[in-house]
Amino acid sequence: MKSALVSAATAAVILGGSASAHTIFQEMYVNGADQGHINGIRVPDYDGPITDVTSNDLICNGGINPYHQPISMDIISVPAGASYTAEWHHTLDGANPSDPADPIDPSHKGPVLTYMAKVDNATQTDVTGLQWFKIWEDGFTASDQTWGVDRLIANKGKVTFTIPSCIEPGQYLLRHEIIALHAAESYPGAQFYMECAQLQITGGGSASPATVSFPGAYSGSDPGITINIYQTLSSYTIPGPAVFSC
Ligand SMILES: *[C@@H]1O[C@H](CO)[C@@H](O)[C@H](O)[C@H]1NC(C)=O
Ligand SMILES: [Cu+2]
Repeated sequence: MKSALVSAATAAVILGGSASAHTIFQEMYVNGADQGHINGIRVPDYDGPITDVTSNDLICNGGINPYHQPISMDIISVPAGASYTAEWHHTLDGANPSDPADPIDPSHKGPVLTYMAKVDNATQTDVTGLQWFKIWEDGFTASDQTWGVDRLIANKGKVTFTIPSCIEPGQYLLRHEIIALHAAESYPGAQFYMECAQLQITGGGSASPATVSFPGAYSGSDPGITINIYQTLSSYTIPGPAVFSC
């Protein structure tokens, strides 16, 4: 009976939260400089999650969340080693301080992660087969039971990290992601929100990070993907590979 009660509570969270609680990464800042709303980011019109870790829609969204048209053909220049800020909001309309689910509903707790993949052409349509490396992650802090998403909300949707200083110059996709775990007790249930930004990395070095594939990097049985977060956790295992550092 206990698990039935937990499931009912979870169902209430899903029903109460899902229609009004999603989010889109829609603006970027390079060393603090705003690059403009939706410029250089493959944003969808609909803000819903991907839940199938085997889907190609896990790479750069799309599919059930149709891309906003026209897709940006901008490629944003970013010096290797730069400070990079990604900004999320509930809908593609941007910040809405009167919306309690902006930038994302507080129920949507989970980690925030960033990957990069080198590409021939950052505006190329096909994103399958790319080799991704993780450059940053913010998971769970056991001492106060807070999540990357809690910090994202406290920063009004902004997440700041550093682009590795040693990667090769050239064109990249930057895949920035939230994994919301409010309904993750069974798989499918975790909600994956991600968009890809189109970057030209300048400067840098000659590092060749170890890489993973999407889909492939995540499994429905990963302890960070199928998990009951409605309990006191002593730790949390962020999905995917270790973070690359120079
Ligand atoms: C890059 O890809 C875009 C979209 O497919 C295409 O329009 C453009 O011509 C390509 N650029 C180069 C240099 O190949
Ligand atoms: Cu949602």
